[in-house]
Amino acid sequence: MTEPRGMPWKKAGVMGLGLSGAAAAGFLSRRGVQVIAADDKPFASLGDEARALAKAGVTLRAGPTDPHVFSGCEIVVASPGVPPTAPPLAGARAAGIPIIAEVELAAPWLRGVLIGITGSNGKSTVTALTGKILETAGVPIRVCGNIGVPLTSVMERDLDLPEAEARRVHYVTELSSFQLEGIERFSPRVAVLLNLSPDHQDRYERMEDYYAAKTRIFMNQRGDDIAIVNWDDPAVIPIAERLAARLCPFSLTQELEEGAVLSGGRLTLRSAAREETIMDATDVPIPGRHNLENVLAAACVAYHRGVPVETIARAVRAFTALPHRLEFVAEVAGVAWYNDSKATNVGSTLRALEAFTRPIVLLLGGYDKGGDFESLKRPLSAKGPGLRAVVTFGKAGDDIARRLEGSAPHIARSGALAEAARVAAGLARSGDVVLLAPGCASFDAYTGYDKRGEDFRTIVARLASQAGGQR
Ligand code: UMA
Ligand code: ADP
Repeated sequence: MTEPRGMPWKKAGVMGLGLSGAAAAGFLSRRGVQVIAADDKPFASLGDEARALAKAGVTLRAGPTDPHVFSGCEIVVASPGVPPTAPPLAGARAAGIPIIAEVELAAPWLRGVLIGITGSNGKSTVTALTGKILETAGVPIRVCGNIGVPLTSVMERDLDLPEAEARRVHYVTELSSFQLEGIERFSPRVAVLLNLSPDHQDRYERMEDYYAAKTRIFMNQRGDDIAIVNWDDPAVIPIAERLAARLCPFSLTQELEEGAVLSGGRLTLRSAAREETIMDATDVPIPGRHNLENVLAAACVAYHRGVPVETIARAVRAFTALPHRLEFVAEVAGVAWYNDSKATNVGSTLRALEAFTRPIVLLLGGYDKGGDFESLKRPLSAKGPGLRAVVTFGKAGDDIARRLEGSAPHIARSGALAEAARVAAGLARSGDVVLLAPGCASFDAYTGYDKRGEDFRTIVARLASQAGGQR
């Protein structure tokens, strides 16, 4: 983006000491800034990294933090998971201290090409796939951001690279609405908005606020930057029409003159000058129509970075789905079990339902972020014989069962995931699919969707050994 420059602050605050906060605090402190890092957790529960930061001179404020903890700081870097209403952030704001995201802290130090990917669903898949395509083309990449690697960490490692090498690096960065809330100058050369559907209703009072946060990905782009947008999403189009950057729309349903489309069963890139086929849609190895959208989006990014379509196709063919996204687990007594633990909102549950023609036993539940489960009623009913049953589980299970009443041939309420799986095994018939696409976060029982998905795999393996089934 811009040339690295000196650190403008003498004293900075960092709120939250997870991955982002630790990376930010470490970077600031190593550049000579005095850092106060606060976290709601008690000191004993903070990780080794926090302890190492304390040893290196970062002042830790662990445990319930007061609103004045950052007084005297010139800037506060907020971890994405900390809501703006948290007392230390509210206190800093009241004191007129600017609050930025960790990705904003990193941005001015990047010398390579910043690619930003956001949307309600598909971010990680498109981030990983874009990385894979660019890597196949021989481009040096850093896959980072919300996918699990703070941008600050990769940026800091690259500070030692010689200039020419540094300029070639592509930062393929997954961005959440939480991160985008805290950007000021962050400006991707290529920005992708995959889709918009309700999520994180526990953090945003109005969905407009969540959508507005996502839209900030484009706010600093200029006319020679690229904005890749989903032309099939009615919530995205009005946003796309107002952008300064060059538009590259993608669509599975429309024959666009320019952009990426599904045309005659082929994924195709079109520009004013030419049309190039990437591959047949049936050759895409990751299941579900939504993954065709993901491939189109990633292909657009790569194409605009000069990658030939043959290379794009080769990389897509070799791409394997990320774990916990419509992942096939096992076939037990003729029933196929799928783990889509990452379906943590209603929108992704819907897309998972669409991905199967075989009758489904759907597992729904967990920690409800305020999801609109009523909006699932019509699509569930519309599945007809394609829906065998719904089994609800976890903290939100009973509530979801009540809200879905009448929309499935059978709705069973259960306790924990293991019990729900046993109930599902009893309801499924040979030829069916049991699908964990819970539409909820996992925090009622797990530390993350990945742990829930791993537990699900173990549960299914146990069912398989009990049934003498084959994996
Ligand atoms: N904390 C407080 N007060 C609070 C909330 C949290 O002190 O009110 C503290 C916690 O005690 C903890 C720390 O903050 O020690 C955690 O910070 P964090 O929740 O921001 O998590 P990080 O470890 O920094 O991870 C974040 C992203 N997490 C969230 O946005 C919730 C990770 O995305 C991301 O991979 C990482 O930065 C690197 O960029 C995870 C995620 O769940 C995967 N993202 C959400 C999603 O995808 O739906 C947005
Ligand atoms: P994110 O990082 O945005 O959460 P992931 O790629 O991890 O996205 O996928 C999250 C969930 O959404 C999974 O259940 C996945 O099957 C589903 N999904 C993936 N791509 C899309 C898409 N383009 N539209 C809707 N759902 C999707």
